[in-house]
Amino acid sequence: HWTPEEKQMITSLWAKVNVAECGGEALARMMIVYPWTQRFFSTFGNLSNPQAIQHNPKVLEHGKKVLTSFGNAVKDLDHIKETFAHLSELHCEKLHVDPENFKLLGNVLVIVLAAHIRKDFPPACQAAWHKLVAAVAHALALRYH
Ligand code: ZNH
Repeated sequence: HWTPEEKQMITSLWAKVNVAECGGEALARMMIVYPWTQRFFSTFGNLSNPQAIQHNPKVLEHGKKVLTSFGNAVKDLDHIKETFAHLSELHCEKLHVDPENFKLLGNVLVIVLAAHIRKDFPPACQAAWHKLVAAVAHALALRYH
């Protein structure tokens, strides 16, 4: 369900992304803007204020891990469901993460990318990325249905 233009815009933007930086920032921002998401990360130490969250090494490390994993969607845009089948099972059956949170993180991610990449992220490319984060959130939620 991708046009060739969408695929091209998604992959060319991905090539400009600093995965460690944007991944850490996106996860931290999610926890700050939607504080109830912090409850899944009770083992990550000090999350008591935005400053602590943004500098928490476990948050940053995990954000990098999540965005690296997200990158697997970019590498194989036609098989996103298959790519995340195992992670959907993990988040549903073991981690018990409410799937609504995947949408929250996806939206925060697009904002973080826009803030970092600025002029190389025109509206058509943002639209393609919104479609991508929605597709990933859907794939991660499949096991819940
Ligand atoms: Zn998640 C984990 C991915 C979202 C929560 N994750 C994880 C991992 C990965 C991921 C890869 C690792 C696994 C293993 O180890 O095996 N995620 C992901 C993605 C996404 C996500 C791709 C989207 C995009 N998550 C999410 C959210 C949340 C979460 C939204 C909440 C809110 N995760 C989680 C947790 C965990 C994970 C809690 C576990 C951690 C630890 O380590 O403890």
